[in-house]
Amino acid sequence: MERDDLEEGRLLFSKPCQFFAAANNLEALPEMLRPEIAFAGRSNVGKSSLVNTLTGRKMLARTSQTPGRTRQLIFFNLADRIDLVDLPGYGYASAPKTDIKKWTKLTRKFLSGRQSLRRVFLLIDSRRGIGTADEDVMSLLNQTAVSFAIVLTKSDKLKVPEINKLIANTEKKAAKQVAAFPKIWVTSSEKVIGIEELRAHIAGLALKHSSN
Ligand SMILES: Nc1nc2c(ncn2[C@@H]2O[C@H](COP(=O)(O)OP(=O)(O)OP(=O)(O)O)[C@@H](O)[C@H]2O)c(=O)[nH]1
Ligand SMILES: [Mg+2]
Repeated sequence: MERDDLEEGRLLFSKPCQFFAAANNLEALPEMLRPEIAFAGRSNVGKSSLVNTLTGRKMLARTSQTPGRTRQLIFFNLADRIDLVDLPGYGYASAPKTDIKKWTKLTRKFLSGRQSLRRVFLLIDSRRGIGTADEDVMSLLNQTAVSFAIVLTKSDKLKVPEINKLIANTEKKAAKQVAAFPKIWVTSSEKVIGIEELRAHIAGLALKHSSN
């Protein structure tokens, strides 16, 4: 990654980032004002933590020890350039069934029918790898031609050889997905690993689609 790109990322994420909308039904979704990127993945995979670490604001997105904490689609405006969307997680078994269905339905609708959505970051827990629920989401994104990138989270929990094996495995699986971005991002919100690179990548997305 170029130094200029890293600098762009650092600059973008040093600017104000503000919460501006929360939606738990389609009608409550905000207007499509700016390009958007969304953070998707299983409950507890670390979506809200990643949003916090990227923006350097510990309490921006709520995180929890309890899976199923983020119950709405949460929108943050980053520097009037790009919106970050923290999604509710999927695959959390002990949440009330109707709740799960509702979140999943809304999240799926959002993921498949949002024109301003430029990229989905699909978060995968380094300790678990890609599971069947993740594969379902990938199929949905393939079908609707929403470009997505795989982000491995909690990499601090693995040793280097284990991570390398996981990357190789994940790359192999991603190669079969037509809408998948080829690069796999390896991150840890806790140890701040891979965050600068991800910021740079997001800055590139904001730049590409900005009108000025
Ligand atoms: N070790 C480690 N733990 C992490 C990391 N990122 C998140 N966690 C922990 O994982 C748990 C869940 O994190 P969240 O960010 O709330 O996960 P989420 O994907 O937003 O969860 P839902 O909103 O329930 O879908 C919390 O206890 C975090 O502290 C990481 O990089 N390393
Ligand atoms: Mg969350």
